[in-house]
Amino acid sequence: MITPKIWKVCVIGDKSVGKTSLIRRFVYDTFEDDPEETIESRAFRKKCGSTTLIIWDVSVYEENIRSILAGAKGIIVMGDLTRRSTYDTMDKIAEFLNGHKGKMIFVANKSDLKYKAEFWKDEMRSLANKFGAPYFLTSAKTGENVTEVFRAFLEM
Ligand SMILES: Nc1nc2c(ncn2[C@@H]2O[C@H](COP(=O)(O)OP(=O)(O)O)[C@@H](O)[C@H]2O)c(=O)[nH]1
Ligand SMILES: [Mg+2]
Repeated sequence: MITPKIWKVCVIGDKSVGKTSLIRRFVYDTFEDDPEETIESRAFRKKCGSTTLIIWDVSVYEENIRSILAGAKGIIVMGDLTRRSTYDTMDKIAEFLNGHKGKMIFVANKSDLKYKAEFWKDEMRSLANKFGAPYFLTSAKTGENVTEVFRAFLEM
């Protein structure tokens, strides 16, 4: 018998990197150019085979990050390829998460804006190597690599 599992995944990163967009693309297969800002953290649910993912869209205004990350099986640490500062934030978040039991995956979003990119695969590879975690370049807009992120997590 297959036992149904419920896994918590948290998505964190700087404002406007595309956290909500990535989750919406994965859960509903939609994209908005001008979405509402995420003021309060909220959870989305998606069934993947026998596993149900509870995906937390963590607000940048979250006061108690540690409590919201508690019990997470996975943490998606996101940056925006068009803003170098969001790369530095991913590094800081990963340092902060050191010791968390959940699996970490780095995601650099907005790969459809390659002509505007301020970092790319080489930088992501070195970040991923530093923390021993996988990385993906995604586009919530085109859907590129979005399911792959969550699939990699389910297979970890
Ligand atoms: N071109 C492009 N824009 C994106 C992508 N993902 C998100 N955006 C845009 O970036 C802005 C911020 O997205 P949002 O999901 O609200 O970011 P959040 O603050 O991290 O939740 C919005 O205008 C989105 O339409 C992407 O993959 N490509
Ligand atoms: Mg948001």
